[in-house]
Amino acid sequence: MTNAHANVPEGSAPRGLSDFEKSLEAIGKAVDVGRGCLDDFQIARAQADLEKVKARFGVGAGLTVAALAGGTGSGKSSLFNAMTGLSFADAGDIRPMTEEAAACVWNAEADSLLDMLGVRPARRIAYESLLVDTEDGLDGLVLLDLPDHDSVKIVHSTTVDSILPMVDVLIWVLDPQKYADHLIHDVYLSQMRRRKDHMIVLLNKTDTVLPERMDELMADVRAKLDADGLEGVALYAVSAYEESGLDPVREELRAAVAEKETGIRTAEAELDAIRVRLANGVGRGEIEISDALVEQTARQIAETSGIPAVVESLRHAGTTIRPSAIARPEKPASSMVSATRDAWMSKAKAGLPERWGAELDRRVPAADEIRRSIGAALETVALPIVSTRVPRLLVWVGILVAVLGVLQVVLPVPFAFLPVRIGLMAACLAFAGAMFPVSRRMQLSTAEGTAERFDSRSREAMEKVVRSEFVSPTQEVLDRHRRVREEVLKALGEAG
Ligand SMILES: Nc1nc2c(ncn2[C@@H]2O[C@H](COP(=O)(O)OP(=O)(O)O)[C@@H](O)[C@H]2O)c(=O)[nH]1
Ligand SMILES: [Mg+2]
Repeated sequence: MTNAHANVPEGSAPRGLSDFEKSLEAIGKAVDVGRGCLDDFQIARAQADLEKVKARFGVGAGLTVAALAGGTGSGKSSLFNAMTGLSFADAGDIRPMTEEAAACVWNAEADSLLDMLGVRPARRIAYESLLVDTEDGLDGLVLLDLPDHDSVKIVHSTTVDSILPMVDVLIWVLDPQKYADHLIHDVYLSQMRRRKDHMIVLLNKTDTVLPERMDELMADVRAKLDADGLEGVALYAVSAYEESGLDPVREELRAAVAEKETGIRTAEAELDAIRVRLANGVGRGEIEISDALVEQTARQIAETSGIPAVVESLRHAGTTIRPSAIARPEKPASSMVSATRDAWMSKAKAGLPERWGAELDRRVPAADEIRRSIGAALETVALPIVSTRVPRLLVWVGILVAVLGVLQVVLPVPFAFLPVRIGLMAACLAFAGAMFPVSRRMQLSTAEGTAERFDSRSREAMEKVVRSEFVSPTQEVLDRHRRVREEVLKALGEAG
């Protein structure tokens, strides 16, 4: 094989490369972020697929890989031979089963790519070594003859599955006798929908079909393809045996080879396929943790800790000037904390698949731990004392003034005329009388203020508990879910 790399000049990266690389990186990150929440098998598969896409990109950006695929006996190997003018592929009745992939390379260096595709060196052939002078515009093409996918030997179909993601043009070969085959239609063809612009369907062995039946047959094949979601896919009638009908196939391959971005499109389609497979592991959305929800949860905890009772007893202390007993807040009962946690979880899990819900269960602390945090938070809020000193002082001042008022009339201290002293006494008594409601109002408002301050401080403390114990672990899981969801749903528009 030659080193002449006809397609892409050295050093000229294909257009769109950086976008593609960004895409690749984004999926890689999403897979990382989803670890523990997405199915382990799916993660492993996505990573393996991503590696494949990366590797395919690295080794064969300038190569166009076309693969002949289809049921056993449809004529893939015969077509390979017809296209290459060789009898290299195991075809026909003597070796009816293609055990291993074979490759023909048109004037390019493709060893790394073929290593990656798992095509043994002995199964590779260079087109240029045969027909040196022909300029057919196919330089850079790698044609693969794939093992039969519906073979009883399961190993064959795994080979096909692992190679298909790296294939730029899929040439699907149908047999006029067996084209309605269920396996081909349901499992493979319909899954190739996203690749239909880089897919060619060949109805082979048309030499065995009566010419007058041809139109009807082609129409029927077309209808079957439409039913598989492959409307508009290129369909040609060919015969490997007569080497007829192959010109349009060569033309399609020439176009694919000329189109420099075929490789990127293949890789992008593969990234989409990875996204679609991961999409089963995410929900349609995640809840927004609203302030209202945080407040509601904090209120629930406050209530089960007896905070409203404390507030009430503080208020009550304002109705009397005698010192009154103030209730103390208590850590809520475990069952109450569990109930609050359960209520939170059921809201947080809304719309999430089970595995993400399980991740939430792991991240949000257990009820007992939350209960301890509540206890610690309650201790930070000092239980206030409703001071009755000033109101009491006012009452005593009133009493003192009243006594003095009376005394200056009763006692023989004639510092003024009697009517003046009686007037003064009345004024003193009026002052003293006014002191009682003033003191009472002062007492009430002091108690009210203390109660309110305590209420808001303890609420703040409970909100802090809610934020650290519930909100932040939950938000972390929801953010991870959002990231994975937004990444994988990029493909859902096309996935149908
Ligand atoms: N009449 C006819 N027979 C064909 C044609 N292509 C392949 N065959 C025969 O179909 C059988 C299977 O062909 P093969 O290339 O091995 O199919 P593969 O299993 O898809 O690789 C062989 O007996 C071929 O000779 C064709 O265009 N016309
Ligand atoms: Mg074969």
